[in-house]
Amino acid sequence: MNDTILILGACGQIGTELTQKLRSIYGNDNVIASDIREGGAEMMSSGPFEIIDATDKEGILNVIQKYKINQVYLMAAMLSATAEKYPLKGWNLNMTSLLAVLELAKEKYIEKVYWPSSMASFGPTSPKINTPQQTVMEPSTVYGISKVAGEHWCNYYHDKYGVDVRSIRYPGIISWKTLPGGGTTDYAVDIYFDALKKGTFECFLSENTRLPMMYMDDAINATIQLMQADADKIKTRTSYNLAAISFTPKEIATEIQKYIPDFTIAYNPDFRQAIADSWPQIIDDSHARKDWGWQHQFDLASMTKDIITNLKKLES
Ligand code: AKB
Repeated sequence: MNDTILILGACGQIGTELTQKLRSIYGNDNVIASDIREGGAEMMSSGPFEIIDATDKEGILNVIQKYKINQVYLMAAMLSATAEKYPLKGWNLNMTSLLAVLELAKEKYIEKVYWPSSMASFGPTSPKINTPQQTVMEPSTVYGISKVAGEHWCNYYHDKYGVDVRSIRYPGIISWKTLPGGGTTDYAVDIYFDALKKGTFECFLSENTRLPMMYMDDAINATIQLMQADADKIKTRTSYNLAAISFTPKEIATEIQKYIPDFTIAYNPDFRQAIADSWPQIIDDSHARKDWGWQHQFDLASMTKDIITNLKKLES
């Protein structure tokens, strides 16, 4: 059977680029984008689009049946910083959407599910350096609680009902095409825009806060590679650790100064500092590398070069 894919939350930071990449692989008409509201011009013109609330199981099912969907990527989520402000809303969106999609897979309406977890599923008691695939997981944020619970639901639906659900624990994802919203790692995107526009950036994390990060291109490739891997290679049905780069605000600022020598950064930590302090600094992703051949391409230097080159092109 040819794959027909539904993306829930297609207009978010990862969903936007994932949609374009999947359309280029599977064909525009075979990738149905959806979100709670319409997306930008490219999203709306490059293939089918449906308005769907990701917590509405019946609404999802209608679209699955309309297009004969066999794979769902559930990208809708409330991220760490926003979920701390709206804990029950965050829990409801993150959990209800996942359980709706897992139930649809259990009921055999779809064959394969992708659901993103996050490094936020680790907490202050997890090892911070080379955080292993399996270790203590006691998250201190609502977002993290929803992610660790979601991971166990994925594993449960796989073991009990044979649902083919696959997942990655994303680090902070850095992009220049679509802005993130409501995350603790968002500073590492905003810094590039402010560096070019204003020549200065006020960072809501302190200068030596090291966090695992990844360029969008690597995150998209990993996601699709995991979904295309043979099922017998997927040994982890909670969620795979994934890593590429780890850096501090000071280190990314120094890298940007190679292109914008007058760029300055000031540090004004807010409530997001405590969230960042509860997360790993460097993640061990050897299971993903061994099981399905994950390899990252971008380091801090090559990512910075690519982002600044592209943003300068947009400006001119
Ligand atoms: C966030 O900062 O909340 C997200 C994440 C690490 O999952 N980018």
